[in-house]
Amino acid sequence: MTGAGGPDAALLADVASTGGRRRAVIRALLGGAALALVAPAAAAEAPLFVLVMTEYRFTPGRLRLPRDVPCRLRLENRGKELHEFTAPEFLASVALDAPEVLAPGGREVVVRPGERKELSFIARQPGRYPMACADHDWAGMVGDIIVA
Ligand SMILES: [Cu+2]
Repeated sequence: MTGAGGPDAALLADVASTGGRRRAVIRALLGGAALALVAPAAAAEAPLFVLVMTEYRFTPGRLRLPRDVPCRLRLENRGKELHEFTAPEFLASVALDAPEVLAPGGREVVVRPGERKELSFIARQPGRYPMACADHDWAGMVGDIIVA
């Protein structure tokens, strides 16, 4: 038996003196509280990568991302035209937090002039993935993503 009297000890005593149903409810509440505390901190600490879109290029042209680490990728359109982050192989390979940011079909993200959109994901598959703007690949608006 370790030190008695702390909040944990009091809680355990309370839980032990109650019926099974109430115990389950308390456990569920504690689990929810722990998740609520952990989730925002984890999101805030996820490294942020920025991909700038202009006429007609991505900066950087080669995006290096760590594997198995929660990442945020901000797509910033600083140009005057609409641009797309078209990377179907990459997008299919990652676990996306909020897939609704993707355009219908899941192959790309559409970013209007002056707009930013953020992807939150974990990349699990190392490799090299092509990225392009589907509207301007002919003008050289292409690059790649390295997951390592
Ligand atoms: Cu474009």
